[in-house]
Amino acid sequence: MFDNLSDRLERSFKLLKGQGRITEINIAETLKDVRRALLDADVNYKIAKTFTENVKQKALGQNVLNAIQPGQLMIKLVRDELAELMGGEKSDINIKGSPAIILIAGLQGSGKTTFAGKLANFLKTKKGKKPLLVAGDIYRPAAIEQLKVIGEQIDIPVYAEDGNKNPVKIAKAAVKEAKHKGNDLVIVDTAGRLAIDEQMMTEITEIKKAINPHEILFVVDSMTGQDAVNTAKEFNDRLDFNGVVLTKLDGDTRGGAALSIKTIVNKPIKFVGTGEKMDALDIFYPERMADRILGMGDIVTLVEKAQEQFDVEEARKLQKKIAKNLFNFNDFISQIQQIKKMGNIKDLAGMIPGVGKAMKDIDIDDDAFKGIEAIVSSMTSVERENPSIMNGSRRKRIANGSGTSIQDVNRLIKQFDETRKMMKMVSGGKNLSRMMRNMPMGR
Ligand SMILES: Nc1nc2c(ncn2[C@@H]2O[C@H](COP(=O)(O)OP(=O)(O)O)[C@@H](O)[C@H]2O)c(=O)[nH]1
Ligand SMILES: [Mg+2]
Repeated sequence: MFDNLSDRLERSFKLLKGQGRITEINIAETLKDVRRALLDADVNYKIAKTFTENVKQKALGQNVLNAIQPGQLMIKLVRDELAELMGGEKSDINIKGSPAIILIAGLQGSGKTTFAGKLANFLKTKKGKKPLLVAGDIYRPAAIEQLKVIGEQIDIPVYAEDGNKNPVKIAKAAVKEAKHKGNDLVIVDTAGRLAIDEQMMTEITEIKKAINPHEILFVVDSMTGQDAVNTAKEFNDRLDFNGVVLTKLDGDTRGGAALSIKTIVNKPIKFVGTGEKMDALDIFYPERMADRILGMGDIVTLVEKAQEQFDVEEARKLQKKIAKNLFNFNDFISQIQQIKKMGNIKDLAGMIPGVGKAMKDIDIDDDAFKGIEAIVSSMTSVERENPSIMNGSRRKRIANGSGTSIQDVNRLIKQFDETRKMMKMVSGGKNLSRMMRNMPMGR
Protein backbone atom coordinates (compact mmCIF):
# COMPACT_ATOMS: atom_id res chain seq x y z
CA MET A 1 0.00 0.00 0.00
CA PHE A 2 1.45 3.36 -1.06
CA ASP A 3 4.90 1.75 -1.24
CA ASN A 4 6.39 4.34 -3.48
CA LEU A 5 5.22 7.26 -1.37
CA SER A 6 6.54 5.57 1.74
CA ASP A 7 9.95 5.11 0.15
CA ARG A 8 10.10 8.67 -1.08
CA LEU A 9 9.15 10.17 2.26
CA GLU A 10 11.65 8.04 4.06
CA ARG A 11 14.35 9.26 1.73
CA SER A 12 13.38 12.87 2.38
CA PHE A 13 13.90 12.34 6.07
CA LYS A 14 17.22 10.60 5.53
CA LEU A 15 18.33 13.79 3.89
CA LEU A 16 17.79 15.45 7.21
CA LYS A 17 19.35 12.75 9.36
CA GLY A 18 22.53 12.72 7.34
CA GLN A 19 23.17 16.38 8.09
CA GLY A 20 25.34 17.22 11.05
CA ARG A 21 23.30 20.30 11.69
CA ILE A 22 19.71 21.11 10.97
CA THR A 23 19.30 24.44 9.30
CA GLU A 24 16.44 26.33 7.78
CA ILE A 25 17.94 25.50 4.44
CA ASN A 26 17.94 21.75 4.79
CA ILE A 27 14.50 21.78 6.34
CA ALA A 28 13.31 23.64 3.28
CA GLU A 29 15.02 21.05 1.09
CA THR A 30 13.43 18.20 2.96
CA LEU A 31 10.02 19.75 2.62
CA LYS A 32 10.56 20.34 -1.07
CA ASP A 33 11.30 16.65 -1.34
CA VAL A 34 8.20 15.78 0.65
CA ARG A 35 6.14 17.91 -1.69
CA ARG A 36 7.60 16.16 -4.72
CA ALA A 37 6.84 12.80 -3.13
CA LEU A 38 3.23 13.85 -2.63
CA LEU A 39 2.90 15.08 -6.20
CA ASP A 40 4.34 11.82 -7.49
CA ALA A 41 1.75 9.99 -5.44
CA ASP A 42 -0.82 11.92 -7.48
CA VAL A 43 -1.81 14.28 -4.71
CA ASN A 44 -3.48 17.44 -5.91
CA TYR A 45 -0.95 20.26 -6.45
CA LYS A 46 -2.58 22.80 -4.14
CA ILE A 47 -3.01 20.23 -1.42
CA ALA A 48 0.65 19.25 -1.59
CA LYS A 49 1.66 22.90 -1.40
CA THR A 50 -0.56 23.68 1.58
CA PHE A 51 0.68 20.51 3.22
CA THR A 52 4.32 21.46 3.19
CA GLU A 53 3.54 25.04 4.16
CA ASN A 54 1.62 23.80 7.20
CA VAL A 55 4.46 21.52 8.23
CA LYS A 56 6.94 24.34 7.81
CA GLN A 57 4.91 26.69 9.99
CA LYS A 58 4.61 24.07 12.69
CA ALA A 59 8.29 23.23 12.46
CA LEU A 60 9.23 26.84 12.97
CA GLY A 61 6.69 27.22 15.74
CA GLN A 62 8.10 24.25 17.59
CA ASN A 63 11.62 25.34 16.97
CA VAL A 64 12.76 22.22 15.22
CA LEU A 65 16.19 23.74 14.78
CA ASN A 66 16.89 23.47 18.48
CA ALA A 67 15.10 20.24 19.13
CA ILE A 68 17.11 17.33 20.46
CA GLN A 69 16.01 15.09 17.64
CA PRO A 70 14.94 17.37 14.83
CA GLY A 71 14.62 14.52 12.34
CA GLN A 72 12.21 12.69 14.62
CA LEU A 73 10.23 15.83 15.25
CA MET A 74 9.91 16.50 11.54
CA ILE A 75 8.64 12.97 10.97
CA LYS A 76 6.07 13.48 13.67
CA LEU A 77 4.92 16.77 12.16
CA VAL A 78 4.56 15.18 8.73
CA ARG A 79 2.76 12.22 10.24
CA ASP A 80 0.26 14.45 12.05
CA GLU A 81 -0.28 16.52 8.94
CA LEU A 82 -0.90 13.38 6.88
CA ALA A 83 -3.46 12.19 9.39
CA GLU A 84 -5.10 15.61 9.37
CA LEU A 85 -5.19 15.57 5.57
CA MET A 86 -7.04 12.27 5.62
CA GLY A 87 -9.64 13.55 8.04
CA GLY A 88 -7.98 13.53 11.46
CA GLU A 89 -10.44 11.44 13.40
CA LYS A 90 -12.16 8.27 12.32
CA SER A 91 -15.82 8.74 11.29
CA ASP A 92 -18.56 6.31 12.16
CA ILE A 93 -21.30 5.14 9.88
CA ASN A 94 -24.84 6.09 10.86
CA ILE A 95 -26.89 2.93 11.29
CA LYS A 96 -29.58 4.32 13.54
CA GLY A 97 -33.08 4.06 12.09
CA SER A 98 -35.55 1.25 11.73
CA PRO A 99 -34.61 0.16 9.33
CA ALA A 100 -31.41 2.10 8.78
CA ILE A 101 -31.07 2.74 5.06
CA ILE A 102 -27.73 2.93 3.32
CA LEU A 103 -27.40 3.95 -0.32
CA ILE A 104 -24.30 2.99 -2.27
CA ALA A 105 -23.20 5.20 -5.17
CA GLY A 106 -20.25 5.31 -7.55
CA LEU A 107 -18.99 4.57 -11.04
CA GLN A 108 -19.19 1.18 -12.68
CA GLY A 109 -16.40 -1.14 -11.58
CA SER A 110 -15.51 0.94 -8.53
CA GLY A 111 -16.50 -1.92 -6.25
CA LYS A 112 -20.02 -0.97 -5.14
CA THR A 113 -21.55 -4.42 -5.27
CA THR A 114 -18.57 -5.99 -3.54
CA PHE A 115 -18.61 -3.29 -0.88
CA ALA A 116 -22.38 -3.65 -0.35
CA GLY A 117 -21.73 -7.30 0.50
CA LYS A 118 -18.72 -6.54 2.70
CA LEU A 119 -20.61 -3.87 4.62
CA ALA A 120 -23.63 -6.11 5.15
CA ASN A 121 -21.33 -8.84 6.39
CA PHE A 122 -19.43 -6.42 8.65
CA LEU A 123 -22.56 -4.93 10.24
CA LYS A 124 -24.09 -8.36 10.69
CA THR A 125 -21.08 -9.93 12.37
CA LYS A 126 -19.75 -6.90 14.29
CA LYS A 127 -22.91 -4.96 15.12
CA GLY A 128 -25.49 -7.72 15.22
CA LYS A 129 -27.55 -6.17 12.45
CA LYS A 130 -30.03 -8.02 10.25
CA PRO A 131 -29.30 -6.59 6.80
CA LEU A 132 -31.25 -6.81 3.59
CA LEU A 133 -29.26 -6.26 0.40
CA VAL A 134 -31.08 -4.63 -2.49
CA ALA A 135 -30.21 -5.24 -6.15
CA GLY A 136 -30.69 -1.79 -7.64
CA ASP A 137 -28.46 -2.27 -10.68
CA ILE A 138 -31.08 -3.41 -13.14
CA TYR A 139 -29.21 -2.72 -16.37
CA ARG A 140 -27.00 -5.75 -16.41
CA PRO A 141 -28.69 -9.05 -15.53
CA ALA A 142 -25.30 -10.27 -14.33
CA ALA A 143 -25.27 -7.53 -11.68
CA ILE A 144 -28.34 -8.93 -9.94
CA GLU A 145 -26.87 -12.40 -10.10
CA GLN A 146 -23.57 -11.11 -8.67
CA LEU A 147 -25.32 -9.68 -5.62
CA LYS A 148 -27.30 -12.87 -5.13
CA VAL A 149 -24.11 -14.91 -5.16
CA ILE A 150 -22.55 -12.56 -2.62
CA GLY A 151 -25.66 -12.72 -0.45
CA GLU A 152 -25.51 -16.49 -0.43
CA GLN A 153 -21.83 -16.45 0.50
CA ILE A 154 -22.42 -14.34 3.60
CA ASP A 155 -25.87 -15.69 4.32
CA ILE A 156 -27.69 -12.39 3.92
CA PRO A 157 -30.98 -12.06 2.02
CA VAL A 158 -31.04 -10.15 -1.27
CA TYR A 159 -34.08 -8.27 -2.49
CA ALA A 160 -34.34 -8.34 -6.27
CA GLU A 161 -37.15 -7.98 -8.77
CA ASP A 162 -36.19 -9.74 -11.95
CA GLY A 163 -37.76 -7.91 -14.86
CA ASN A 164 -38.58 -4.69 -12.99
CA LYS A 165 -36.73 -1.85 -14.74
CA ASN A 166 -37.46 0.85 -12.20
CA PRO A 167 -34.78 1.02 -9.50
CA VAL A 168 -36.67 3.74 -7.58
CA LYS A 169 -39.67 1.46 -7.16
CA ILE A 170 -37.44 -1.51 -6.34
CA ALA A 171 -35.68 0.46 -3.60
CA LYS A 172 -38.99 1.59 -2.07
CA ALA A 173 -40.43 -1.89 -2.19
CA ALA A 174 -37.26 -3.25 -0.57
CA VAL A 175 -37.58 -0.88 2.39
CA LYS A 176 -41.17 -2.00 2.84
CA GLU A 177 -40.10 -5.63 2.65
CA ALA A 178 -37.40 -5.02 5.28
CA LYS A 179 -39.97 -3.58 7.71
CA HIS A 180 -42.21 -6.51 7.03
CA LYS A 181 -39.51 -9.13 7.52
CA GLY A 182 -37.84 -7.47 10.49
CA ASN A 183 -34.60 -6.44 8.80
CA ASP A 184 -33.17 -3.46 10.66
CA LEU A 185 -30.75 -2.48 7.92
CA VAL A 186 -31.22 -1.97 4.18
CA ILE A 187 -28.24 -1.61 1.87
CA VAL A 188 -29.13 -0.49 -1.63
CA ASP A 189 -26.64 -1.32 -4.38
CA THR A 190 -27.04 0.84 -7.48
CA ALA A 191 -25.97 0.97 -11.10
CA GLY A 192 -22.90 2.91 -12.13
CA ARG A 193 -21.66 4.14 -15.46
CA LEU A 194 -18.15 4.20 -16.82
CA ALA A 195 -18.12 7.98 -16.49
CA ILE A 196 -20.37 10.59 -14.94
CA ASP A 197 -23.56 10.81 -16.96
CA GLU A 198 -26.77 12.70 -16.47
CA GLN A 199 -29.10 9.74 -16.57
CA MET A 200 -27.21 7.94 -13.81
CA MET A 201 -27.11 11.06 -11.67
CA THR A 202 -30.84 11.66 -12.09
CA GLU A 203 -31.58 8.08 -11.21
CA ILE A 204 -29.53 7.98 -8.04
CA THR A 205 -30.91 11.36 -6.98
CA GLU A 206 -34.42 10.00 -7.40
CA ILE A 207 -33.62 6.90 -5.39
CA LYS A 208 -32.28 9.17 -2.67
CA LYS A 209 -35.48 11.23 -2.66
CA ALA A 210 -37.67 8.15 -2.59
CA ILE A 211 -36.05 6.26 0.27
CA ASN A 212 -34.42 9.07 2.24
CA PRO A 213 -31.30 7.15 3.28
CA HIS A 214 -29.60 7.66 6.65
CA GLU A 215 -26.26 7.25 5.01
CA ILE A 216 -25.05 7.64 1.42
CA LEU A 217 -21.65 6.14 0.80
CA PHE A 218 -19.68 7.01 -2.28
CA VAL A 219 -17.46 4.17 -3.49
CA VAL A 220 -14.34 4.98 -5.44
CA ASP A 221 -11.49 2.96 -6.88
CA SER A 222 -8.29 4.24 -5.27
CA MET A 223 -6.28 3.11 -8.29
CA THR A 224 -7.80 5.94 -10.33
CA GLY A 225 -5.87 8.66 -8.44
CA GLN A 226 -6.86 12.23 -9.26
CA ASP A 227 -9.79 11.01 -11.37
CA ALA A 228 -11.22 9.53 -8.21
CA VAL A 229 -11.13 12.94 -6.63
CA ASN A 230 -12.89 14.60 -9.57
CA THR A 231 -15.61 11.97 -9.66
CA ALA A 232 -16.09 12.33 -5.92
CA LYS A 233 -16.63 16.04 -6.34
CA GLU A 234 -19.31 15.59 -9.00
CA PHE A 235 -21.14 12.94 -7.01
CA ASN A 236 -20.96 15.05 -3.89
CA ASP A 237 -22.35 18.12 -5.65
CA ARG A 238 -25.37 16.09 -6.69
CA LEU A 239 -25.87 13.75 -3.78
CA ASP A 240 -24.27 15.41 -0.78
CA PHE A 241 -23.09 12.01 0.39
CA ASN A 242 -21.98 11.21 3.95
CA GLY A 243 -18.77 9.39 3.41
CA VAL A 244 -16.29 7.84 1.03
CA VAL A 245 -15.27 4.22 0.59
CA LEU A 246 -11.86 3.71 -1.01
CA THR A 247 -11.57 0.34 -2.70
CA LYS A 248 -8.66 -1.67 -4.07
CA LEU A 249 -6.16 -0.34 -1.59
CA ASP A 250 -4.55 -3.76 -1.80
CA GLY A 251 -3.45 -2.96 -5.31
CA ASP A 252 -0.60 -0.88 -6.58
CA THR A 253 -2.23 2.41 -5.69
CA ARG A 254 -0.13 5.53 -5.27
CA GLY A 255 -2.16 7.17 -2.55
CA GLY A 256 -3.33 10.34 -4.27
CA ALA A 257 -7.02 9.58 -3.82
CA ALA A 258 -6.71 8.79 -0.13
CA LEU A 259 -4.72 11.94 0.50
CA SER A 260 -6.73 14.41 -1.57
CA ILE A 261 -10.35 13.39 -1.31
CA LYS A 262 -11.15 14.73 2.17
CA THR A 263 -9.92 18.21 1.32
CA ILE A 264 -11.81 18.36 -1.98
CA VAL A 265 -15.23 17.12 -0.87
CA ASN A 266 -14.92 17.71 2.85
CA LYS A 267 -16.44 14.31 3.59
CA PRO A 268 -14.62 11.64 5.59
CA ILE A 269 -13.28 8.38 4.25
CA LYS A 270 -15.13 5.78 6.31
CA PHE A 271 -14.04 2.42 4.95
CA VAL A 272 -11.34 0.95 2.77
CA GLY A 273 -11.53 -2.20 0.67
CA THR A 274 -8.40 -4.30 0.64
CA GLY A 275 -9.33 -7.30 -1.46
CA GLU A 276 -12.03 -9.16 -3.29
CA LYS A 277 -13.05 -11.36 -0.39
CA MET A 278 -15.98 -10.50 1.83
CA ASP A 279 -13.83 -9.87 4.91
CA ALA A 280 -11.41 -7.55 3.13
CA LEU A 281 -12.92 -4.42 4.63
CA ASP A 282 -11.33 -2.07 7.14
CA ILE A 283 -12.62 0.92 9.04
CA PHE A 284 -10.54 3.89 7.96
CA TYR A 285 -8.35 5.40 10.68
CA PRO A 286 -6.46 8.45 9.39
CA GLU A 287 -3.72 8.20 12.01
CA ARG A 288 -3.06 4.55 11.45
CA MET A 289 -2.95 5.13 7.72
CA ALA A 290 -0.45 7.94 8.21
CA ASP A 291 1.72 5.58 10.25
CA ARG A 292 1.59 3.01 7.51
CA ILE A 293 2.51 5.55 4.87
CA LEU A 294 5.54 6.54 6.91
CA GLY A 295 6.58 2.91 7.30
CA MET A 296 5.78 2.92 11.01
CA GLY A 297 3.55 -0.11 10.60
CA ASP A 298 0.12 -0.42 12.07
CA ILE A 299 0.57 -2.38 15.25
CA VAL A 300 -2.83 -1.35 16.59
CA THR A 301 -4.74 -2.89 13.70
CA LEU A 302 -2.51 -5.95 13.73
CA VAL A 303 -3.13 -6.57 17.41
CA GLU A 304 -6.85 -5.98 16.94
CA LYS A 305 -6.99 -8.49 14.12
CA ALA A 306 -5.00 -10.96 16.16
CA GLN A 307 -7.30 -10.58 19.15
CA GLU A 308 -10.35 -10.98 17.00
CA GLN A 309 -9.14 -14.28 15.64
CA PHE A 310 -7.33 -15.49 18.68
CA ASP A 311 -8.96 -18.06 20.83
CA VAL A 312 -7.81 -17.21 24.35
CA GLU A 313 -8.60 -20.62 25.79
CA GLU A 314 -6.71 -22.23 22.93
CA ALA A 315 -3.76 -19.94 23.55
CA ARG A 316 -3.65 -20.84 27.23
CA LYS A 317 -3.60 -24.55 26.47
CA LEU A 318 -0.93 -24.01 23.91
CA GLN A 319 1.21 -22.14 26.37
CA LYS A 320 1.10 -25.03 28.81
CA LYS A 321 2.11 -27.42 26.08
CA ILE A 322 4.98 -25.23 25.03
CA ALA A 323 6.24 -24.97 28.58
CA LYS A 324 6.25 -28.76 28.86
CA ASN A 325 7.87 -29.13 25.46
CA LEU A 326 4.79 -30.93 24.17
CA PHE A 327 4.18 -28.61 21.23
CA ASN A 328 3.62 -30.91 18.27
CA PHE A 329 2.82 -30.81 14.59
CA ASN A 330 -0.92 -30.67 15.20
CA ASP A 331 -0.42 -27.46 17.18
CA PHE A 332 1.87 -26.23 14.47
CA ILE A 333 -0.81 -26.66 11.82
CA SER A 334 -3.48 -25.08 13.97
CA GLN A 335 -1.19 -22.07 14.45
CA ILE A 336 -0.80 -21.75 10.70
CA GLN A 337 -4.55 -21.95 10.32
CA GLN A 338 -4.99 -19.19 12.89
CA ILE A 339 -2.61 -16.99 10.94
CA LYS A 340 -4.41 -17.76 7.71
CA LYS A 341 -7.74 -16.85 9.25
CA MET A 342 -6.37 -13.41 9.93
CA GLY A 343 -6.27 -12.63 6.24
CA ASN A 344 -3.78 -11.78 3.58
CA ILE A 345 -0.38 -12.57 4.97
CA LYS A 346 1.55 -9.94 3.12
CA ASP A 347 -0.97 -7.37 4.21
CA LEU A 348 -0.60 -8.41 7.83
CA ALA A 349 3.16 -8.49 7.70
CA GLY A 350 3.02 -5.00 6.25
CA MET A 351 1.53 -3.80 9.51
CA ILE A 352 4.62 -4.79 11.44
CA PRO A 353 6.89 -1.76 11.68
CA GLY A 354 9.75 -2.00 9.25
CA VAL A 355 8.57 -5.22 7.69
CA GLY A 356 6.30 -3.77 5.01
CA LYS A 357 9.07 -2.48 2.84
CA ALA A 358 11.28 -5.48 3.31
CA MET A 359 8.52 -7.72 2.04
CA LYS A 360 7.41 -5.51 -0.79
CA ASP A 361 9.07 -7.52 -3.53
CA ILE A 362 8.59 -10.91 -2.01
CA ASP A 363 5.75 -12.82 -3.48
CA ILE A 364 3.77 -14.20 -0.57
CA ASP A 365 0.18 -15.20 -0.91
CA ASP A 366 -2.33 -17.25 0.99
CA ASP A 367 -0.72 -20.36 -0.45
CA ALA A 368 2.54 -19.64 1.32
CA PHE A 369 1.93 -22.48 3.74
CA LYS A 370 0.77 -24.98 1.17
CA GLY A 371 4.01 -27.00 1.15
CA ILE A 372 4.17 -27.09 4.92
CA GLU A 373 0.58 -28.19 5.21
CA ALA A 374 1.11 -30.92 2.62
CA ILE A 375 4.06 -32.30 4.54
CA VAL A 376 2.27 -32.28 7.87
CA SER A 377 -0.82 -33.91 6.44
CA SER A 378 1.32 -36.74 5.14
CA MET A 379 2.43 -37.54 8.67
CA THR A 380 0.58 -40.13 10.69
CA SER A 381 -1.13 -38.92 13.84
CA VAL A 382 1.51 -40.70 15.93
CA GLU A 383 4.22 -38.79 14.11
CA ARG A 384 2.44 -35.50 14.52
CA GLU A 385 2.17 -35.96 18.24
CA ASN A 386 5.69 -37.28 18.70
CA PRO A 387 7.92 -35.40 16.29
CA SER A 388 10.98 -37.03 17.83
CA ILE A 389 10.29 -40.43 16.22
CA MET A 390 10.86 -39.04 12.75
CA ASN A 391 13.60 -41.29 11.33
CA GLY A 392 14.93 -41.52 7.80
CA SER A 393 12.39 -43.95 6.41
CA ARG A 394 9.50 -42.00 7.88
CA ARG A 395 10.86 -38.82 6.36
CA LYS A 396 11.15 -40.48 2.98
CA ARG A 397 7.57 -41.73 3.12
CA ILE A 398 6.34 -38.27 4.09
CA ALA A 399 8.23 -36.66 1.22
CA ASN A 400 6.70 -39.09 -1.25
CA GLY A 401 3.24 -38.68 0.19
CA SER A 402 3.31 -34.92 0.10
CA GLY A 403 4.95 -34.59 -3.29
CA THR A 404 7.94 -32.80 -1.77
CA SER A 405 11.58 -33.77 -1.39
CA ILE A 406 13.37 -35.28 1.57
CA GLN A 407 15.25 -31.98 1.87
CA ASP A 408 11.94 -30.13 2.21
CA VAL A 409 10.83 -32.48 4.95
CA ASN A 410 14.16 -32.22 6.74
CA ARG A 411 14.06 -28.47 6.56
CA LEU A 412 10.58 -28.30 8.00
CA ILE A 413 11.40 -30.65 10.85
CA LYS A 414 14.53 -28.69 11.64
CA GLN A 415 12.61 -25.44 11.59
CA PHE A 416 9.99 -26.99 13.78
CA ASP A 417 12.59 -28.15 16.31
CA GLU A 418 14.20 -24.74 16.42
CA THR A 419 10.88 -22.99 16.79
CA ARG A 420 10.00 -25.33 19.59
CA LYS A 421 13.20 -24.60 21.45
CA MET A 422 12.77 -20.89 20.99
CA MET A 423 9.18 -21.00 22.11
CA LYS A 424 10.07 -22.93 25.22
CA MET A 425 12.69 -20.36 26.03
CA VAL A 426 10.42 -17.35 25.71
CA SER A 427 7.45 -19.04 27.29
CA GLY A 428 9.06 -19.33 30.74
CA GLY A 429 6.23 -17.79 32.73
CA LYS A 430 5.58 -14.98 30.30
CA ASN A 431 2.14 -14.45 28.91
CA LEU A 432 1.07 -13.39 25.49
CA SER A 433 0.25 -9.81 26.34
CA ARG A 434 3.71 -9.41 27.80
CA MET A 435 5.18 -10.66 24.55
CA MET A 436 3.00 -8.25 22.62
CA ARG A 437 4.19 -5.39 24.76
CA ASN A 438 7.75 -6.32 24.00
CA MET A 439 7.20 -6.06 20.29
CA PRO A 440 9.12 -3.25 18.62
CA MET A 441 6.83 -0.28 18.28
CA GLY A 442 8.78 1.63 15.70
CA ARG A 443 8.27 4.99 17.27
N1 LIG B 1 -8.42 -6.16 -5.28
C1 LIG B 1 -9.61 -5.65 -5.02
N2 LIG B 1 -10.60 -5.85 -5.88
C2 LIG B 1 -11.82 -5.34 -5.60
C3 LIG B 1 -12.06 -4.60 -4.41
N3 LIG B 1 -13.36 -4.22 -4.41
C4 LIG B 1 -13.90 -4.71 -5.56
N4 LIG B 1 -12.97 -5.38 -6.28
C5 LIG B 1 -13.13 -6.02 -7.59
O1 LIG B 1 -13.44 -5.01 -8.56
C6 LIG B 1 -14.33 -5.50 -9.52
C7 LIG B 1 -15.56 -4.61 -9.63
O2 LIG B 1 -16.29 -4.70 -8.42
P1 LIG B 1 -17.88 -4.54 -8.34
O3 LIG B 1 -18.26 -4.66 -6.91
O4 LIG B 1 -18.56 -5.47 -9.29
O5 LIG B 1 -18.02 -3.03 -8.84
P2 LIG B 1 -19.36 -2.21 -9.18
O6 LIG B 1 -19.48 -2.21 -10.67
O7 LIG B 1 -19.12 -0.83 -8.65
O8 LIG B 1 -20.51 -2.89 -8.50
C8 LIG B 1 -14.67 -6.92 -9.12
O9 LIG B 1 -13.87 -7.81 -9.85
C9 LIG B 1 -14.30 -6.97 -7.65
O10 LIG B 1 -13.95 -8.27 -7.24
C10 LIG B 1 -10.95 -4.40 -3.49
O11 LIG B 1 -11.04 -3.75 -2.43
N5 LIG B 1 -9.76 -4.95 -3.85
MG1 LIG C 1 -22.29 -3.51 -9.24
